[in-house]
Amino acid sequence: MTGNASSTIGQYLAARLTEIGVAHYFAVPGDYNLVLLDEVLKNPDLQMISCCNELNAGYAADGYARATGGAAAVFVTYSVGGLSLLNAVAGAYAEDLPLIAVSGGPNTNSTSEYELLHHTLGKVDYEYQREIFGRVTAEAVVIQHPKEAPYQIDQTISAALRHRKPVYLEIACNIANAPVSQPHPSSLRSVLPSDPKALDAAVAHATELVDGADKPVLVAGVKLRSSGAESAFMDLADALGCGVASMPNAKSFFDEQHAGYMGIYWGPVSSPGCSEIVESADLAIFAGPTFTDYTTTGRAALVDPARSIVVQPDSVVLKSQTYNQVNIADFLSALSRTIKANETSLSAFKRIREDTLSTERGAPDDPLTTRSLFSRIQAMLTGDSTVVAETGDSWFNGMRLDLPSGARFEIQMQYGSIGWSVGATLGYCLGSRDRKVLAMIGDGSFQLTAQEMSTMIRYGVKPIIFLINNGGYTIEVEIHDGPYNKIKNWNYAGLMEVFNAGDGKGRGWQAGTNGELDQAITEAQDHDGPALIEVVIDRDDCSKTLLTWGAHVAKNNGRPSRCLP
Ligand code: DPX
Ligand code: MG
Repeated sequence: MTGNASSTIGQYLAARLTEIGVAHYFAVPGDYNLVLLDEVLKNPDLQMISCCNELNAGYAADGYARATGGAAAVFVTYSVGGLSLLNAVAGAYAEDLPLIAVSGGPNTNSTSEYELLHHTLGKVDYEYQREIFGRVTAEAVVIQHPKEAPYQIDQTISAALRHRKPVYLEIACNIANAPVSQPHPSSLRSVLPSDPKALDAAVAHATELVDGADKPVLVAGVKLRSSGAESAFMDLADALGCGVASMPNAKSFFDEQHAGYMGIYWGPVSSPGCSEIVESADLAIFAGPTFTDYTTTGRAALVDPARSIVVQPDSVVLKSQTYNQVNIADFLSALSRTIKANETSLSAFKRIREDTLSTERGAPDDPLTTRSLFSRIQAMLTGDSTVVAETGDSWFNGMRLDLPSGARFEIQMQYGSIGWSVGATLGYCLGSRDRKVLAMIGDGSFQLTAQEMSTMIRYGVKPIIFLINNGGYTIEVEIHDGPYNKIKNWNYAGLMEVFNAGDGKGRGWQAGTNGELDQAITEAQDHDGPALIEVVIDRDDCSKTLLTWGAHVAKNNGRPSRCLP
């Protein structure tokens, strides 16, 4: 019995997706999800974006969630599709993005009829995909009966939004068009509320510590964005008036043009003057940080718990005292109303500050260097720019960009899966059509996911991609070199014609000198379609930050096993 059925499972899911702000979904078809896609296609408010493969579709959904600040959806077929998607979902988990992964599933009778199915492991066991996704999602469910579907769909979508993590929904292929009730009005969104007593106690204790400190500093962490606390952090920065740093994976989450901004804090490779101020502060308030080997430069950053307040999405640790069920935005807002201003750390920073910007543009006929390239990227930035920085030397050069107010910076620093940025750029452009997207992608990374350029051409998005051709995996060269760090050269600029195939509007340029790059940038900015500028850089040209960081990370990776005699 389904009562006054007027929807189907697929339509119900589609309606819920539009209600939470999803307007595009990324898909690769297969016989386990075809009927489901037919149902979803009936929703006029959702546009299907057909991708070349599931991994890229997942990366695109990741970029889409970053652009909209909301959820994203990807639809794949069972196992061959699902397991190809897995790496992107794991990345979204690491990066706190609510990605709704929807897979078609085996017919509801297959298990009881002991039916051996194609695309599977060759045994009658159809639980494995959900079990595998269980490790990289907040919730992983299989829908096998229409009666349960509305509840399961609502429950799973809410979990994604509440935890800011991916979820997995598998829909058996023979029930995707089965009738179900219509979606009832629901807000679906539910943030974890603060416990009022815990919040009051934490704020009172923190106020005492902040007011008692001589030179407090603030440090923005990556979880500020996923927990919707960026503006509460800004309020605290305004109220306290102290020096403010951002961690590398939180670049752009605090306005870099703010009077208190000092730069990026990641230990020995911090912006000039920044680590000196953070590490000499008698109280550092870290808001939503993740202290990994990368963000702390091989654990070389000096973060002393005895001199720190660490605020996480739903807990606060004040030196050695923990408060749970304290929402980060509630805590930061309340604190901004109770503390007194203290500009000491900012004044100290102003005394030791050096100019960080490289404006080294080079002569027109000089070969390109990373410095001359990034001084040009710097000049292109405006308040509506988003910079997408792929794993590689682009991270380190990107950190040095001075972002105008409003500019955003996207990096996958927790997961660091190369190739991410090609799909993520596609998804970001679709999620935020009015922003100017500049992507910086290394040659090695690009080779993993290059074919998604064709999807950018197909749907008419217009990023400018700087493809940095330095002949290999330079970041790995600096960590530990060997023959495996050289890659086969490609004609990257020429690929655009291949993907255009006569009817596309992609365009590629190759630049080896400063003059050629200037010309390419001018033309790319006027171009009505995706632009890819291949910049040819020497294999050994890399940022100083990467050299220092690489040495620290290599040392940390190579510390001897404690189990060996
Ligand atoms: C690897 C990395 O060319 O950038 O600036 O030359 O380093 P740079 P490229 O894109 O090369 C990237 C390369 C091979 N990391 O240096 S960072 C290991 C790795 C990874 N993700 C995946 N496979 C391997 N991070 C999916
Ligand atoms: Mg490279």
